[in-house]
Amino acid sequence: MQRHRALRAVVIAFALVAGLLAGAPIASAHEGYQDVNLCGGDFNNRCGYGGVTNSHTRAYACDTFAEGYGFRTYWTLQNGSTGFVDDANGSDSGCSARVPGTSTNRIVDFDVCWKRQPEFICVDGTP
Ligand SMILES: [Ca+2]
Repeated sequence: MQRHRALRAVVIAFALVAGLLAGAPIASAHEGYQDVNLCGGDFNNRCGYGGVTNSHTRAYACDTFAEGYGFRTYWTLQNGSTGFVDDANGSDSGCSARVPGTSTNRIVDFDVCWKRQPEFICVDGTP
């Protein structure tokens, strides 16, 4: 009788842990996010960010720092084709997005770029 009770407690504990894991965001569809944090006088403010959503079919770019340079997200699709989306309105609120992917041709890689001149500064993201 004692053994059964102990076993039951273990089973319940396991079910609770499994339930917690299933409910954690990491277990749901992963959405890639990446930012560039090199802006401002101390070079550690966020210049902008970008990422991939909608089951790896949509890419977006957001400029978050008003220094005159925009922000861009490049993507690579499963079939090898590439493209990009620029933030539409500088550092005003809001982002720009495109949906280049499909359920059979998803985004497999992306890079976010602070469009600094004369050279962009880009960081690799994981979709
Ligand atoms: Ca900017």
